[in-house]
Amino acid sequence: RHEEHAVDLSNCAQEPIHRPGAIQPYGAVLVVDAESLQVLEAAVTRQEMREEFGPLVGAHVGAIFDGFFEPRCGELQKLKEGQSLLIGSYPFGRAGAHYVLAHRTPGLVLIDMEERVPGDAGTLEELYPSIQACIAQIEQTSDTIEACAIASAYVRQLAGFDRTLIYQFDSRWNGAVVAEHRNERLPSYLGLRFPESDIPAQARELYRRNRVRLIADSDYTPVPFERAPARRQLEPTDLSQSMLRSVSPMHLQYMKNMDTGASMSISIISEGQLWGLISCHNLEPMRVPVHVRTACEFIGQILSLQIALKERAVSVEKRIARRAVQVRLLGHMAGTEDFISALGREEESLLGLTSATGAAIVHNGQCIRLGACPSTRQIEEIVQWLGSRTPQEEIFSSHALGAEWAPALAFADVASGLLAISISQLHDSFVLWFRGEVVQTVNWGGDPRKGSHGQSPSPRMSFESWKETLRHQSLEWDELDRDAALELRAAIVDIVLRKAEELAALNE
Ligand code: BLA
Repeated sequence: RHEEHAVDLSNCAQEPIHRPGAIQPYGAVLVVDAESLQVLEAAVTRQEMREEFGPLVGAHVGAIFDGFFEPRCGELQKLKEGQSLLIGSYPFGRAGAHYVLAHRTPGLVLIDMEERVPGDAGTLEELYPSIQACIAQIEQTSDTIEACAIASAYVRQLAGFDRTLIYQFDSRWNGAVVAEHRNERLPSYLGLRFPESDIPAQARELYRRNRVRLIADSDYTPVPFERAPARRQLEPTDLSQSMLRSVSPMHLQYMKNMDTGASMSISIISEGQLWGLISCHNLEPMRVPVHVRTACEFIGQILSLQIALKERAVSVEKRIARRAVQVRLLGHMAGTEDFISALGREEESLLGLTSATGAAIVHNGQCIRLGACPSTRQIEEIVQWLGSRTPQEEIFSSHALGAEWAPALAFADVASGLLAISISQLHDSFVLWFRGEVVQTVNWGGDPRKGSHGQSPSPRMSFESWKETLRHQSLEWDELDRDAALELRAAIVDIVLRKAEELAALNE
């Protein structure tokens, strides 16, 4: 038995995928010093390129390839960090025509030279009617999932993949396929859920910054960089911006296990966060011409905007409704001496504030229960447990209380979810909200508990659907729920303080 590698699902996210030290074999990448414009590194797929044009590393970029870059050197030098420059197409002799694009990164200019694909002579303009039709349809729907379905259909039609699907992340970065368009060559993944580790954190961060990637052939041999002597001790260069960046071997294995020869994915960003991906698969390897990628990226951006708009509208609506409830609650509380009892008379408002199914107020040895709640004794136990937690926090929330504190399993039916605010440091005083259990069946695309054949860290072998029944969980509390609870807490603390001050003033 050979020794086990130290790689596992938890350090998968440590692989520096933006610095692979190699490229995918459909072109060349030059790493150029941003000031001197000297070529520091070169990865070249086609040897004919070197043979015909001579050495690249060490030369001034204006001097290589028969002076192709010479007229653009001024522009290359003026590029600002993050900017890109389209240089155009060049017939590299026997190596064939390449499409050339430069990106400015800290201290460097990366030059992507991508072999041209048959059919890539088209223009974005030709694709415009399709893009236009797609936008018009997306605009007409107010339903996010329908917008996703429309976008996946157009991207598939534009780029010609066997399957395109929309993959949406949840709050823990697991994800589910919410829309799909395909032919019969690849199976359907619609409705399946995949675990967080399938797209690890560093990949998600890269995809947030860089919206498109193409893996033209899952079975390729990477082409390494030749480096100038001064750079040989440095870590590999950051290729985040390069379309030719070589891909994680882990993910290439995943693609093979998934029976896909090529994949492209486009980021869906909402409010600066990675919301999901348009993920495209082809049974066989395939290239996607630049103008087609651009069109797909554009559709991705339109979809992103539409999703962001919809999510914001929903959250604004919810905030306004919550605000009205809050005003009502505070009105009742402020008008009375015994504001705790006042709160206890406002069942509908108090539950509505956080969309809870039950609530309890524990204060000065009193316990007021509203809606569906655990028993008074069980609530006392909850409060004791909350009071014993360190550090003491103003707010606690869990949608699977039983997993954190086993005694809670006894009343999971009414309180799998708990949201609590402490309203006094001195005694164990809390407002608690409960949510009942919601049993869910999750259709995983393969068993999430194992990578593949047992403990190994490699991507799973099987994408057979695997059902899991989630017990003892409620719907999740979101940011709006927590904000509403914290605002109520601030108001209560404020009232308590004011009353204490009034009392002090009377005593003077
Ligand atoms: C990357 N994983 C990805 C990507 C996708 C997925 C879409 C982006 C690259 C691409 O477009 O192909 C996963 N693809 C999916 C999922 C669906 C899909 C879930 O279509 C659902 C339908 N992956 C693993 C394990 C590891 C791993 C165990 O399963 C690590 C131990 C890693 N996945 C991994 C890495 C990348 C990745 C490192 C980044 C690849 C790169 O950009 O270099």
